[in-house]
Amino acid sequence: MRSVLGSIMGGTTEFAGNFVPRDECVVSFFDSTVCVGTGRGVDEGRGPCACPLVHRSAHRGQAQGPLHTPRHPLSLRKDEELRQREAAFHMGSTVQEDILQQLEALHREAEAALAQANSSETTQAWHSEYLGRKGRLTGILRNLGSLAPEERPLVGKVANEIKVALEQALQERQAAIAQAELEAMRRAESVDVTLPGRPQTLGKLHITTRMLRDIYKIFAEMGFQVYESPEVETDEYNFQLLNMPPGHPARDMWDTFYTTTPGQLLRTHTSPGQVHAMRQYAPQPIRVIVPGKVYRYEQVTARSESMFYQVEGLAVGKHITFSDLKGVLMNYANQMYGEGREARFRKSYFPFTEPSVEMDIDCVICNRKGCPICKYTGWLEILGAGMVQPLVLQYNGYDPTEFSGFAFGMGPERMALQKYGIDDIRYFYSNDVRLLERV
Ligand code: FA5
Repeated sequence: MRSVLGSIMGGTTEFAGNFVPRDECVVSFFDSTVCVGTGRGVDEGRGPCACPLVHRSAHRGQAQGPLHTPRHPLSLRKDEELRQREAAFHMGSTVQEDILQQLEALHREAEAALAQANSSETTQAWHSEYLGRKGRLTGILRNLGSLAPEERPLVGKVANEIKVALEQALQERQAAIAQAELEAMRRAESVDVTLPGRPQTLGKLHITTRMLRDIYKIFAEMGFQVYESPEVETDEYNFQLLNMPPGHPARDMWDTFYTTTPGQLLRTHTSPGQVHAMRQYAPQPIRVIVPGKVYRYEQVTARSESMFYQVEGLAVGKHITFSDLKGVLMNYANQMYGEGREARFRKSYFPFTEPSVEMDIDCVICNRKGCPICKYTGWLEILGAGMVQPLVLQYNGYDPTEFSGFAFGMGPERMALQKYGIDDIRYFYSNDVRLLERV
């Protein structure tokens, strides 16, 4: 809108912004164009307005009409004071109105902006912009100083009402946003009971333990009980009472670890368990299995460990034959590996059995084609066995003319290689949990 003073002065006088001195013509602080004397737009009149006030700057040097007739100086001063007061009043009213309009506009704008705010962050930003210390409401109220003192309360009251209303609206909006955020969080975190459960990684028994338990079960069904025997043995029990006196060449098959106590060693096989059992039960019949760790000072390979398990078997009684041994071992192999698995007996030699055999089963790793596990034979030895040597019976409390017996010693890890298709015995004790995933 064109400045009323610009219009009156024909553009000849420059005015800074929209500020007009109070004693001249009222121009809105914010672009209003109302003449304080008539209430009509001064540029509507196209000439001197009909207001009772002197438009001094507008009519400077152009005394026109009765209002501008020179008067007595005293009367002039009175007029001037009145005019100034009225001018001040009218100018103040317009400024006040403008501020009120601005407040109202700010109120509407703030409400609209608040409706768009949809998060805690945006409501905080909104508060800073409209109600903060350097916010827009405060900015408008800085103009209060330009109001007459009697006008300030109304503006202050309106501003305060708007402030309270906006704060109230802010609170409601924040509550609504918080509720929505909570709902969203609840939805995101809600448990879908129809989803399938996550599988838990369960611990498993070590393969050796599983093999041992399977072995116990199979032999328990055939009447064998578990007999425990020490891992630290004497030379006498590990060798001599098993018909291997000092210097016996068969000792070379079982190079062992010795303790610092002379004559004491880590057992190389579970066969000393036979001795302990016979000495404990003689002359009663015996049917035991003796499980446990054994130790050998030998090269570790894919099929041989230096520490491994064995399960010894011993049956002593009257009329026990090799057929009993064979029947027991075939029954065991069928139960352990399943019916139809091929097994074979090869003659062998052990000082504590006569005759002696070794039992092999067909190699599942290579399907009898030959591999490092079966030493390229297609067969894997799982145990040594035989009829208990008469001298051993005699050494340990049984009369060999009356009693006979069979014994066997099997390696659970070797058997597990076959049962589970594991291609290296070194996995068993290298603490690699992937081994457990194989079974
Ligand atoms: C013996 O130890 C005899 N005491 C077995 C025996 C008992 C024969 C009773 C007659 C009567 P041998 O050394 O072959 O035998 O071992 C028996 C079984 O233990 C083997 O068939 C094999 O299954 C297992 N075995 C032997 N050496 C190792 C090794 N280094 N690592 C893993 N398993 C082995």
